[in-house]
Amino acid sequence: MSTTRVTAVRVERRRDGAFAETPTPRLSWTVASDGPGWRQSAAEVRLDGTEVARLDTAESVFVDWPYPPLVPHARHTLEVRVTGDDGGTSPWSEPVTLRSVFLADGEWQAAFVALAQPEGEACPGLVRTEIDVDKEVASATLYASAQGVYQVAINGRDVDDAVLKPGWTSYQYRIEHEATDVTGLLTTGRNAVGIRFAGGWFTEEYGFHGSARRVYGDQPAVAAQLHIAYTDGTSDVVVTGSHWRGAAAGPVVSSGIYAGERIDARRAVSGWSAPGFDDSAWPAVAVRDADVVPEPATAEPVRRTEELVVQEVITTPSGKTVLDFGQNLVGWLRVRVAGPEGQVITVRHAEVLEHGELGVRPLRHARATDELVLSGGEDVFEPEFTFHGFRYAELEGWPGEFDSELDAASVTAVVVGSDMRRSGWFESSEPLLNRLHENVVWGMRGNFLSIPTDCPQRDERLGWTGDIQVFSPTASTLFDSDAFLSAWLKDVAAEQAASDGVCGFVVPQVLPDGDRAAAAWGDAATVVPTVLFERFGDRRALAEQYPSMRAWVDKVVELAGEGLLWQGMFQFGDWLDPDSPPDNPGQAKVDKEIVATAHLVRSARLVARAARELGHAEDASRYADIAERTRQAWLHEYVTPAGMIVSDAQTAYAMAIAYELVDADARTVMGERLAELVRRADFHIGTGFVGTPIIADALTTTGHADVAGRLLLQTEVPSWLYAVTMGATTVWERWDSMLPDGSINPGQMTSFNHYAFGAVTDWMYRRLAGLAPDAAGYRRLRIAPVPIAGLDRAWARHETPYGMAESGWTATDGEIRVRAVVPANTTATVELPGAEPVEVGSGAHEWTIADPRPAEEHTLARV
Ligand code: RAM
Repeated sequence: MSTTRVTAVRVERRRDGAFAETPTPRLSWTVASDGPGWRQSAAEVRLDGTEVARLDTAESVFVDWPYPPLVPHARHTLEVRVTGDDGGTSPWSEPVTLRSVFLADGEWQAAFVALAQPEGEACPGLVRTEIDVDKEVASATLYASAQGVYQVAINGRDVDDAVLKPGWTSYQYRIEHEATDVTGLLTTGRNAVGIRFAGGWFTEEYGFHGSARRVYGDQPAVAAQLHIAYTDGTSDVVVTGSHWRGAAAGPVVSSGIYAGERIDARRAVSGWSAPGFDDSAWPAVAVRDADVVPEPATAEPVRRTEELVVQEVITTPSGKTVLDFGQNLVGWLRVRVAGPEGQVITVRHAEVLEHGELGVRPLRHARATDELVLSGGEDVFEPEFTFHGFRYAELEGWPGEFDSELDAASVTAVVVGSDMRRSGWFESSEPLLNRLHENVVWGMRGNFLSIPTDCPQRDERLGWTGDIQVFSPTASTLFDSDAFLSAWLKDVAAEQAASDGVCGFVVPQVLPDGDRAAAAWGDAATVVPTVLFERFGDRRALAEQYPSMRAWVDKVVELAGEGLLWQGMFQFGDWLDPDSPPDNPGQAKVDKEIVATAHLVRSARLVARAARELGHAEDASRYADIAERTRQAWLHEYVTPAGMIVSDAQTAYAMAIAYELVDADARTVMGERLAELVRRADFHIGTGFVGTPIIADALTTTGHADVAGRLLLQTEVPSWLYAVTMGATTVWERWDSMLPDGSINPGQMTSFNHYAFGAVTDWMYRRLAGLAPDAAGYRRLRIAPVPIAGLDRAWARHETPYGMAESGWTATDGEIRVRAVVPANTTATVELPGAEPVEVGSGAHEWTIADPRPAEEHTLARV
């Protein structure tokens, strides 16, 4: 007798609560069953303990809403039970409480309000009002947003644990509101609602080389709408408006994303968000016209996700006190300190030390400095509206001598980031490789902060499209990033609509010349939605982004003109090829135009595939035709009849193979050539942003896994593991952000936390450990591990939308043992070296095969 249970019920994409952002949210559930090969034949959903909907479906991920559309402010309980092919039915799942978080059309009434008397530009402040609650509250929901960053407190208590709300969107077109259950914060009688805020991304100055300028506005503003439902069936709505009062008050004196924050504890305003506070000296707020109506946030908010203690207190050669947290992270310090009133502690942040001192040159114009002004009593400081990318923090002005035990214990690094659920784990017999994986995870945690950024530390931190284009498969493996990335894609679409289809360099678009088309960057518009469909089975993301995907390809076709060769225009190309000079990162071995047209083929194919999936038959053949004609043009222009590419570079062959630009024969020839180029480079990496994510795949699929393995395990510069041997705890922007002698790369663009080169991680899961999706959302898995020399073991675990999956291998005495776990309601195609493919159902499986690696290679020492 098998036991089957529904282990999780999910509403739409988020996993940190059951939020209905639309009237018809999709439902998903996972099933655990000890019955091997378990498949669902039907499911039932129960609403509020009574209304049962019978679903005649084998699908358990993103199932259509089976009830009439939800209304705003609704709360329901949901339970699910499933029936298997074997006829057995599970018990009902644990109930989840679903809340509608959207408002009806026209229901948003709150005005954006700003300080009437700001002190200087981008002025932080406080606004407040009081309300009377004289009936019993059944439920209360706060809808709030900001042109800036904010937190709401009701009766002195913060409404939630999110930070940097509402995050960064393309504010001109789209801004998000929260929808927080605040039932427990209201009391009968007088209540106060207070909002503290700063400018954040809204007032930040964007741009390089000292030419940064404001894009959105000079002053922040906030908006809030509180819905209170009473037990007698009546309700009240409280909104921000001209009757609120506000002041440039509170401890935050100034704040900027790049600059950091000045916090003066003497300015703390006691009781300002509690009832009874005398705000008569505060002027009425200024009401701001805002033409964008906030929409519900659909991704996990930014939260504090971890705290780290000081690892070492360093006195630098120049006598400064520097704290080392042992990990490059994104967040800020929490400091508990007592000292003379008015004393200022200055905290400077950096990712690395150079010559023993804080290495701040890579921060460029970002001050990344917090100033803490002491009250005279005991203070606890924690910046709220900024963030820093750092491992080291330098303290100046500490009252008295800094005690490396006592004082260090009162300083904590607080890690912040978008609070997605972890979904990928990898381990091997090689500690350096494991650390590389860890570094990729940390890099993602820091750079998935409201939007996917290039880096978290310097005067940049922008949504560079090329970076996420290459990293999105890895991102979707490591964390459940469906909600996060699909939210960002809405901005991609909004920006495109405003710039004639161009998906620009960065989204949100804030750079003076950023709304131009560049290959591999703008292709984020086609690649990221494809990844969300492949990895999460998110067909809605594909459907919603389809116009954006098409617009991008249409635009590039127009730029390429008649001949379908994209030439003569600006391109980044294979950015940061290790052979490019420090001051010219675009000067790669592969010609930029070869990269450009190859990407047109790839994106046109992705549009054709999406069209087919979505049932747009005419588009499907139209874009397939564009792809084929472009491919022919590319071959004709750049490939010799014998199969040499005119740029004889690793990235060129990797693209030809991975993007399927050539037929089977040419592919074999190019695989040979690629392997030869890697051998000639003595197994050092020779690729930049474009080639790095695909080179290991290109080698593996053409029968050169051994070469991919040597590339992966290389430790000399340039290589993936070089940075690890240099003590890196995140992935670097450049292969040699730090030079072997410990000095920082002289290029003015040198970050120690850039995820792009970490994109090889996806290959480590899919090929090295052998855990890959074979149908959308991992409905079918492909278990096809590729043992490489130099490792005895590689193992991956991934929480797919259907549940936890596993694949890995261990080598002993000439044999390889492969173990895989296939989630319930999925199947797997298993392809093991030297064996015919087989299909298996859910459950744990094990196979033993002869070690396919040539004997002398098994023990190959690290190269
Ligand atoms: C740098 C960014 C980013 C890259 C662009 C082209 O400024 O950090 O990684 O996409 O250049």
